[in-house]
Amino acid sequence: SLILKSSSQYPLPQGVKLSYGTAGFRADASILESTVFRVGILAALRSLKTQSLTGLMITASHNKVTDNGVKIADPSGGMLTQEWEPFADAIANSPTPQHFVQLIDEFVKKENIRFDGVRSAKILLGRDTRPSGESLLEAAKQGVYSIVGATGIDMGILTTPQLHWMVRARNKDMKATELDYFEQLSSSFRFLVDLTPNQIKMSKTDDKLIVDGANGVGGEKLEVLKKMLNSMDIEIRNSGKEGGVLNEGVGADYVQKEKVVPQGFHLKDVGIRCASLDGDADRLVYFSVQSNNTSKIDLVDGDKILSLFALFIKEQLSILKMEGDDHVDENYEARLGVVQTAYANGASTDYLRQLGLEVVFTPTGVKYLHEKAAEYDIGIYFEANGHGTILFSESFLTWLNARNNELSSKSKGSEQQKAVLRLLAVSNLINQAVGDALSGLLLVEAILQYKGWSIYNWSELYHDLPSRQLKVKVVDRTAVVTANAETVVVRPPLIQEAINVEVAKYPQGRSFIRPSGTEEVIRVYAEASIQEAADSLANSVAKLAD
Ligand code: 16G
Ligand code: ZN
Repeated sequence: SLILKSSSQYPLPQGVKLSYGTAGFRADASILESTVFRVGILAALRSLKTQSLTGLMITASHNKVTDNGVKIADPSGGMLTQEWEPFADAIANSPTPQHFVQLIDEFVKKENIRFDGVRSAKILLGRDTRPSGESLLEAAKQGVYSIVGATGIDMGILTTPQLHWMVRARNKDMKATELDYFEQLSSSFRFLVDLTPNQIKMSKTDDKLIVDGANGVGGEKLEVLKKMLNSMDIEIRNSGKEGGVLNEGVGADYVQKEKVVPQGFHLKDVGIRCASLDGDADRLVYFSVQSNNTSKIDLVDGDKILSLFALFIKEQLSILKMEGDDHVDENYEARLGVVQTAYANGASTDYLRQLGLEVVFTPTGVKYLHEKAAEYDIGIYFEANGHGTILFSESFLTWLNARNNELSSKSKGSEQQKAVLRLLAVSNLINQAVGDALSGLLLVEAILQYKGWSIYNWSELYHDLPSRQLKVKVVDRTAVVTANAETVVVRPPLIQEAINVEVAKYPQGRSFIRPSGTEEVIRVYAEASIQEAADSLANSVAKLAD
């Protein structure tokens, strides 16, 4: 068969064992060709099965430039359905072309996937700026084209969220080119900013934003977007054009984990609002340079972005509720939910709960948070590392649109109508397929303008508890099994009791361990009332994990 023939050209390197993990396959780029080829086939099968367009993205996000990776976007624009992950693992590790073809045959029968010539598969292919991306994209195409009737559309260099957005838009029969993406983001941003009450004038320094592009794809895309925003003062550094290395001493992952300034930022930036994207622009954090110690930053992480979004949405919902009208169907009790992981700073969870919000927890990994957030009318999720977005239910959007029409005739320009329009603008601005640093950044900027806030006002929403993250190299990370959204270790036995004993020694202490989904390590997280205590708690828990 065609698959047999072409897969012989992509032999699996010796000793490779890959797992789809939390975010697709990742490894040193030099060993990934066969994997990407196979994932090309998988994306085509997924498209045939769902009779919809799927996506394939080649990226290793915040990892080093010599790494690469591949993941699939499902027809919804979200991550590949978890039901297909075991099959993804099986084919990526299949030792011979014959075995590989047999696996596919069995799976196609089991899933009842039909190749009748009438149905065809379509896959959007994208990659980040990694040099290995070009040849890996070629391997992905070969995979796609080894399925009869399948077409791969090469979209070139994109951010991960752009690719997800395009898949979602296409399957909804909406305009879905890259220009459409930029137009939707910029027009909904301008619309939202126009709804700012009494146009609070910000001081000159509060106007300016400096963005660290991680020397990746985000910087160059933001350059394009920026031209469509006319009024915004954005300076982009580490765009990749200045010769810096992708993710090396730059980017959201570095800034959030190390809590130091990225390369290219200096003392003269004190007082200016700064933001950092990761290598494929699906993560966003903000920071400001400390005036007393120029290598240190005040970090405004994903938890605080989440808090800003939640506060804003809650405010708009309460404006809606202030109506004096007594039409029954005008009162839609929108269910607002907030989703975090165990990495969320305890102070953020306290803050959100004190706002009266429902806060729930899932294990690490966007697929879990996203799935949970989709259960609400408005579901906001964020990981502390800066990946997150806001999801709106179809029924709530329908209600908002109807409400807008009604208010247009009854009380045009009222506060209620403005709140409705703001929520609609947010639903167009925020990327509902997946977390997106560019759309998230524009929403942060619009809300800061709305509130007339500097980054310091925002940062003061609450004070982070000091925390520490460590990793412990292990031979087999699967030995550690957790429960309750990774907050409790259930295997090996007795470790959890020992962690509890350590935690009890520190005021406001909290700590957990979990196997990484992307590296052969156990991760340790600890927080406590002072930094020394968080460090010491992390160290003693790390010893237990060893
Ligand atoms: C991946 C996940 C991210 C998670 C991280 C944890 C996606 C798109 N990305 O980057 O959400 O925070 O893995 O890594 O799901 P770890 O399991 O190695 O700690
Ligand atoms: Zn990323």
